[in-house]
Amino acid sequence: MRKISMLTGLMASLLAAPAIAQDLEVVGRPHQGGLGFQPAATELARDLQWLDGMLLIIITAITLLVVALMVFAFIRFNRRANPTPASFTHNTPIEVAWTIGPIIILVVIGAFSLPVLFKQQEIPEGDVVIKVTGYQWYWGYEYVGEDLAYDSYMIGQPYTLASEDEEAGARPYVFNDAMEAKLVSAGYSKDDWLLATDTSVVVPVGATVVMQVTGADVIHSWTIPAFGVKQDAVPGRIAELWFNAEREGVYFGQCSELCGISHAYMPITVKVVSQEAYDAWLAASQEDGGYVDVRQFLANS
Ligand SMILES: [Cu+2]
Repeated sequence: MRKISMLTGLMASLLAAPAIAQDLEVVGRPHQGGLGFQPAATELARDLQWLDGMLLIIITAITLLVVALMVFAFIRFNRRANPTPASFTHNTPIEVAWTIGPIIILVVIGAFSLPVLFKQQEIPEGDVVIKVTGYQWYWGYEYVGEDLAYDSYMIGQPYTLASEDEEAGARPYVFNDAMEAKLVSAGYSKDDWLLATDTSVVVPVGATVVMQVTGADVIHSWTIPAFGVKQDAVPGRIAELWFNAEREGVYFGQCSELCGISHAYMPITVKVVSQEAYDAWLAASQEDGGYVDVRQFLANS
């Protein structure tokens, strides 16, 4: 009797798996024809987007002023309206004004942008520290201080295609029905093609995460636009970035430094989950000696 109830429990959890997969919403993803930023999921990204908006206002005001002055000059000083032009070459008050004006504008911009820059660059103590290494053409992740390391390939890279996939018609780097089925079985949709990876970075929501970024062969660059972070991965050096994601979900990024023929095929997936789901996932992955799909732990969190 117990065995049967265990079996039905197992069946129920297996059947529930697709629903669980949908629980983690894709938040950070580029959209076809999109012009704006991805939704900001960290304080850093909010700061950057606010700064961008402020600069846009200043730039628009300057552009309108210059256009207005030009139009005024065209109308007021053309040959017909002003047949005998003035011949003076200096006007001290105007020269002082157009030197001091830009200085003030630049100081104002600097006063707002430098604190944002410093906040990014002053790396806090991490609750979770992950070393990320860029390879031609995938990412390797090591959870520092934990017994866990794994690689992350784009779904569709030759490495991710098993012989069953090839029998079903999947071909490396080709999007077709078999590839779509593979994406869906991994919990993604066809919109996530060229973004979804076989394993992903898993971090707890509301935790300070420090990424130690380096490269193994050539320079790559690790980024998640919705977090407002990007860091070159330079061989022989370790650089750091940090973020504190405020919203659970799936976030995508792409290698952002041209690194060779398959540069376009080394995306980044970060899954932000609850602390309980993260703890359960970390323990299970360590026990298993490698990455365990995080979706099954979201049911219990
Ligand atoms: Cu690259």
